[in-house]
Amino acid sequence: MRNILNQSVLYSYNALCDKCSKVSGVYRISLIIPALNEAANLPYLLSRIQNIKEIEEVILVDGGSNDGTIDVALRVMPNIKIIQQNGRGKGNATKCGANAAVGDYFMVLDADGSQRPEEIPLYIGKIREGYDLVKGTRYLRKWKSEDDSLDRAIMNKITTTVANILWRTNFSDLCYGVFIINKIKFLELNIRANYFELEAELMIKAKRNGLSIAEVPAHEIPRKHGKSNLTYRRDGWLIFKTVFIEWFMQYKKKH
Ligand SMILES: Nc1nc2c(ncn2[C@@H]2O[C@H](COP(=O)(O)OP(=O)(O)O)[C@@H](O)[C@H]2O)c(=O)[nH]1
Ligand SMILES: [Mg+2]
Repeated sequence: MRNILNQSVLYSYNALCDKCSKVSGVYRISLIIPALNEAANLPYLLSRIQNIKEIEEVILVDGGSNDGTIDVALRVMPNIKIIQQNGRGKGNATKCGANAAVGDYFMVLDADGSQRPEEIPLYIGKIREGYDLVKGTRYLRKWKSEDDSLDRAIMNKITTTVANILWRTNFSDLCYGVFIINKIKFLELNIRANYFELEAELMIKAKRNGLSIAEVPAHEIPRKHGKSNLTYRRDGWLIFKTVFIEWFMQYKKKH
């Protein structure tokens, strides 16, 4: 009972803050960085995060790294907030970060250096225009990914196309990991995903719940060190499962 009460008080408080920031036009943004053994990449990434007045805090969500990720993060950015995720997977890390975030909005950026902090103002600009969710896309206009192998690019294309057909949507890059979203609206979506299928579930639920969504072009570069944690066996399957489950749930609702 106490937990329920606390949660509802927290929601009303957050809703109030949301209204205040909409009126004043000033948004507080939490930058969430999920990291699993990214010690070699963090200096490159963290040193390039500029002082942007809206960025209230930078949160590193650690997935149990054993390569000194936390020590490196604290050395490069002494005021960074560190939290440990309570489960496994990047999706779980993102949800843990969202729960801990104090901002009205939170933005997710990978720790591996493949996503450019210089693009953050582009996302914030769209939030200032009034969007609830701004998602990066690698396949809009002239931008492309230099981090995707050919097979991954093909998998992304197929997934996005199948999702758009089944969901009757028009997304250009379903699985890209950089986005910024209103924190309360994100929590209300009750995302189930725990791995790399989070973005797919997020996009369709946001659309169905009437969130205003903008896409901005993103230029993905190769990760600096180490290897991707994404696997076709687990994540390819989870992403496809998410696309079909979300289609089926909508189909059942209508029939
Ligand atoms: N905390 C946490 N971070 C993760 C986990 N899996 C991946 N990440 C981080 O999520 C980001 C994207 O993962 P990455 O392996 O580069 O996937 P890719 O970009 O799809 O190839 C990186 O910063 C990873 O360190 C996890 O299980 N827990
Ligand atoms: Mg990566």
